[in-house]
Amino acid sequence: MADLSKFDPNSVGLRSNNIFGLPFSEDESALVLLPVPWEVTVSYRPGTARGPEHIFDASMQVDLYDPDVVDGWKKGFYMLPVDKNIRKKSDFLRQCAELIISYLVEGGHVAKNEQLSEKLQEINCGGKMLYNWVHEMTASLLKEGKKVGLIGGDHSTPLGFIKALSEVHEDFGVLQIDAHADLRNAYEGFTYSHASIMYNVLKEVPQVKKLVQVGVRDYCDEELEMIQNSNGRITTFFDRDIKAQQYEGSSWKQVCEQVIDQLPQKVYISFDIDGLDPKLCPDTGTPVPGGFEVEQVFYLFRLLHASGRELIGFDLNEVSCGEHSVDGIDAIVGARILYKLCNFMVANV
Ligand SMILES: [Mn+2]
Repeated sequence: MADLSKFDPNSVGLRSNNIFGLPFSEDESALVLLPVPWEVTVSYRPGTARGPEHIFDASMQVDLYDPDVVDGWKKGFYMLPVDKNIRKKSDFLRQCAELIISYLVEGGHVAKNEQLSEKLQEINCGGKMLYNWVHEMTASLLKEGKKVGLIGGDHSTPLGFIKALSEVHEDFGVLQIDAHADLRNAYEGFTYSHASIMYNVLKEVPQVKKLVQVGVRDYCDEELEMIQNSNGRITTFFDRDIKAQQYEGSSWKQVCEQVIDQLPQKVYISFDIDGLDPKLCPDTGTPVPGGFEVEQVFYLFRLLHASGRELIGFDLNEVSCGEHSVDGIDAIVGARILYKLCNFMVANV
């Protein structure tokens, strides 16, 4: 246990400490956060590979008192250092992906272009490498008995983590907060695309018995068919339907209860920040009008916790500060979501 006698939770967050200004070492922490600075396949606007650092900086301003989980932080939260090699690899492969994406946008066929086909292969190998790396890192933390959270990067990053959890938990559900369904099969040819994360999770991780999506408002025919043909494995609460329910008099509590009813006992949360109203994440890669307020999602988490469900892991992804702002609202919002998720993760430790 860490010596907290010299730590003042009412004072300014010290950057020389770790995330949220907390004074814990990795060993002393119940919860370890793995930053994954990876954004190879983002389709629209880059920046999310720097998300973990921006969130870390913004986390110094988060006050530690949380009425949902009082003194949760005393269990210890620690963010691992950002792996510079992973980020370098992401930056390099991102350039290759950009060439492919602009070629596709112009109507090109990658299969007919030898050079781009090679690049595509390289990107897919890189995606596989990242999958294995995340798997290894998180599996070894779980083995040490740590609670684990992952900070993206783009939404492709948690696949290896969800796989690692499936080696410890044989039956669990994924609660996905997202503007997108992310159910495309190898979007733009990229096997490990951010837009394919839940397709890959369902394919690679049979232990995920249920996927519950909340806030989806941008999706294609292929994804809708996958939901409809999933034999109940996927339940999607589309933003449009949620809003219609509310316009017609349902309360947010009622909506949350419907969501939670669909989830099994063990739950993993995959939080794409673009599930929120884009005013709260204007620099995220693929913002979409609609979505939620932060407090709405926190209320959902609160009811989830009160229902007795066990939170077994989480990721927060697609937080970006874009090119023009280092102190953007995205990171400020991201740091607060992260803190809430950390607290609920250790609520029963
Ligand atoms: Mn997503």
